[in-house]
Amino acid sequence: MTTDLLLVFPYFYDGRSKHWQFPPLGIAYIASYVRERGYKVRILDCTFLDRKEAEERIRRERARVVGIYSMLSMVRTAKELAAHAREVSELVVAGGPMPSAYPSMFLGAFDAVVQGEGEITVAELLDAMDGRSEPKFGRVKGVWLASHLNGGKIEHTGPRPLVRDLDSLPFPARDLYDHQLYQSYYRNNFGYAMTSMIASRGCPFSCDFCWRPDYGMIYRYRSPEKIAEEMEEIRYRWGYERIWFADELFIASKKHVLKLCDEIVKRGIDVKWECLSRVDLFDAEIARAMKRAGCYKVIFGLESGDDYVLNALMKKRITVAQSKAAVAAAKRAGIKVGAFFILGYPGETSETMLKTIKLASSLPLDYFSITIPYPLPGTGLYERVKDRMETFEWEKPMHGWDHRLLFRHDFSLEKLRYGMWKARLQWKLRRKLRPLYILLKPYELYTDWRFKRMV
Ligand code: B12
Ligand code: SF4
Repeated sequence: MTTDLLLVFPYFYDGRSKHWQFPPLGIAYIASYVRERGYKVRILDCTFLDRKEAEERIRRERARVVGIYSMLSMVRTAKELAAHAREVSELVVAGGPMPSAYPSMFLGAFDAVVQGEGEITVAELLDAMDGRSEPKFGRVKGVWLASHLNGGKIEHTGPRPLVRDLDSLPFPARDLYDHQLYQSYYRNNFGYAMTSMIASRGCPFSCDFCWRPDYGMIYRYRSPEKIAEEMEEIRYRWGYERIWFADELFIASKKHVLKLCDEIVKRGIDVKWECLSRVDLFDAEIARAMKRAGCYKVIFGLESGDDYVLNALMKKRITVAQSKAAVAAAKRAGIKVGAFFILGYPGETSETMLKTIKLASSLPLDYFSITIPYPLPGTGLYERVKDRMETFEWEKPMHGWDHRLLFRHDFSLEKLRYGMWKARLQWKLRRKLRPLYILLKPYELYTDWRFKRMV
């Protein structure tokens, strides 16, 4: 039986870095939705493949429709794989964050682009394949059609409404992934096996650096029963001991989170989980309930140690006092705490950056991540620096010593790297030395002074 749809995740793990790797959820959601409608679907997850193997599989599969995901770091690879798919398939479609934001960037290499959530749109495209609806694809909302499919002109078929009831979607088709590969990767690198899931879609906030047109501003969440049921599937059918909630905004409604925690406890699901949270939506009651339900780590986007930077520049709508309170509430409940910081946001001064370094290294954090600003196209940050962009190279790694400035900054990369290094070192030393850290105070003051003098 011919494959109706082959969904490709064009990311190749380099085999060196020790970062999280997950079976991609977006294409798994599309796969299960489309499969329920009677289509034969396969997934080509390139994470642990080599390039040649992936190209051969695309050719061998000869699927009628090939759909390729793309985020910023995958644009080039997605287009290259599309060229192979076009030789053997009737329709090659792009989807995911980048095609949704920049359809025209993909329309030469692809026949069509799906904008936004893909489940229903892809199913309708398959329905339209045999010309059951006329004009062939013109009635399928949420699609950009390349000119060669549409009499010489690009056509947008109109916006696809968001899926209102997330419970109406089937669970992602995890059976189409090789879990042994992922689990051994995790066990070898971290000592446990973890995978991702999502409990909600959308976020009503508008932080200046954050990119999220796929799910929009309307927050939608799944019922506690469905979330708990999927957690059980991950734990007992697939054998993962940990779950990472990849939601943009896992905690939006206190009532909903408390209900979810009750449901997990009621079912006695023996799985540990972690999530991201805003500090203003987190409190002691949520922390205690989450701990009881198996949450072992929460990661906050603290971003800066200065209220002006947080609000006037980053539009984060939180305060440093809220950050401190949220970290304290999580620690008191016995939950490990991680935090993200950004150093050198456009408009910052040496003083505000030192406040961030001080906050980052003085809080009792168990996990710590600090980065320089990366302007994702489509964000407020990008709009402010777009005239100063020096490179659009997103495929190379951007962490540790590989951090690089994509735009002309008021400060040098050396200064920003020094700041990140200083924050990390102070954080590590404080954790190790505890009260004895006071002995290193002169060193901290000296490096503050040095940082201020750097340009
Ligand atoms: C998990 C995750 C990762 C994982 C990898 C992905 C994986 N294997 O799952 C890891 C941690 C490795 C990762 C890394 C990075 N990530 Co990331 N990641 C995410 C995250 C948090 C969740 C993805 C997810 O599971 N979503 C849930 C599913 C259901 O949604 P979805 O994927 O969007 O899919 C829907 C639609 O997009 C569409 N769709 C998706 N695929 C397809 C395919 C076709 C053919 C069609 C038609 C439709 C379609 O339909 C789906 C269902 O409705 C998202 C944020 C988010 N909440 O989405 C960021 C996100 C995708 N990441 C992002 C970025 C920037 C990165 C990095 C570049 C960060 C960095 N600076 O290093 C790296 C790049 C890694 C690399 N080397 O390529 C950005 C992308 C922005 C952009 N414009 O491209 C996002 C949106 C976060 C953000 N808001 O900034 N990431
Ligand atoms: S950073 Fe978090 S809270 Fe802010 S817009 Fe993005 S997802 Fe929403």
